[in-house]
Amino acid sequence: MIKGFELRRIAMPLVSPFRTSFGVELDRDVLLVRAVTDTAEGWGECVAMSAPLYSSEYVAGAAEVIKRFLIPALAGVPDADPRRTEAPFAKIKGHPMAKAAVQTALLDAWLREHGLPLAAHLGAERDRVPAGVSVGIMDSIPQLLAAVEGYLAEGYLRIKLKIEPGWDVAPVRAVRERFGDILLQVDANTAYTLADARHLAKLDPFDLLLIEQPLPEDDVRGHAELARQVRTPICLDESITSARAAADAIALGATSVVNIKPGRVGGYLEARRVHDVCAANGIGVWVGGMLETGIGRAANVALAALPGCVLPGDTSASDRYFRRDVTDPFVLDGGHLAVPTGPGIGVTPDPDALREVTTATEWIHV
Ligand code: SMG
Ligand code: MG
Repeated sequence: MIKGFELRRIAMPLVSPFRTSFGVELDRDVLLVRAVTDTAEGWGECVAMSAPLYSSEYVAGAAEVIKRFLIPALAGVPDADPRRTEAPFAKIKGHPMAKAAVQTALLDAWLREHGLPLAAHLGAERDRVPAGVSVGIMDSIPQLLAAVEGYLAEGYLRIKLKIEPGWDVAPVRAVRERFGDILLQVDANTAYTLADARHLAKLDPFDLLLIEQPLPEDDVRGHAELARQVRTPICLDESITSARAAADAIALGATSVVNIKPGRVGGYLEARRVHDVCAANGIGVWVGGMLETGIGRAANVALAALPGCVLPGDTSASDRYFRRDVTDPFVLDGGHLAVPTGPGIGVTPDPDALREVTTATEWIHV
């Protein structure tokens, strides 16, 4: 029986500002969800940012949707089996990040009750995953080169550069020339239009693994056209809102590799289906990131251990983001992160660390 949920807001300063084409994050305002059943507890992290700039969701809105619509929709649901959330949540349109946070908290509780690790439950085959790092837009190329040099020295196996018009070919060229044959990719977060195709083709000589989401979220056909005009493989992030959207984008030739984010598709059950639909079509996937704390990271690292994840993810170590994580920190070991082995997501927040960063808590009965 599900008793209720605690919604907890925490303020987590980032160790360095993270600038993208849509804004700059200085600290994370994170919503954590703790599910309480009569036999277990579980945690989920909402990946919505403070403002609706990556997608339409934002953290205060997600908290409101969870309180007013998602938790009430669970009345009468007999246990924490996360599959039971899918039908009631499907009636509520949109809000995948809010849904994912609640479903993951239940999934964690349910797996803990059964003594099952999330990685095993999802069908993971690896006990460690290669780590990439996403590097924000900087004020200057020397500053970018210093940041990339630091990450490579720490052992990161793949570098992703955030790009936007005015910060694309030059930084890519500089990183390629300075660091040679590293695994390198870029992410535009929808900052271009199809009219920029010829400009984006200037990235072709740099042998990038992929260019992530160059065009708007709803311009799937534009991505298919762009794919015909550039050699760099196109990877969709924002556009892939479900397994069905993934199947459509693949059928149109709009994506040749896919970034999976459970928050963007409504949870780990749907994320697993995105993985499966891509695998069935011979499309590789990798796990993205939303600057998560150790709670969200633990579950992402489990997902990244699935066999269809063919590239290093944006699953970086805790110290890339925070001075002190709320869980035991994820640390880089030879460029890899260990997949948690305990039941559920395999980590729990440290009560002291949590208390220090908590700005509000609220208990909601089902
Ligand atoms: O978690 O290391 C991370 C961030 C990875 O670049 C990253 N995420 O579009 O893929 C993306 C962005 C979205 C979040 S930007 C605040
Ligand atoms: Mg992205």
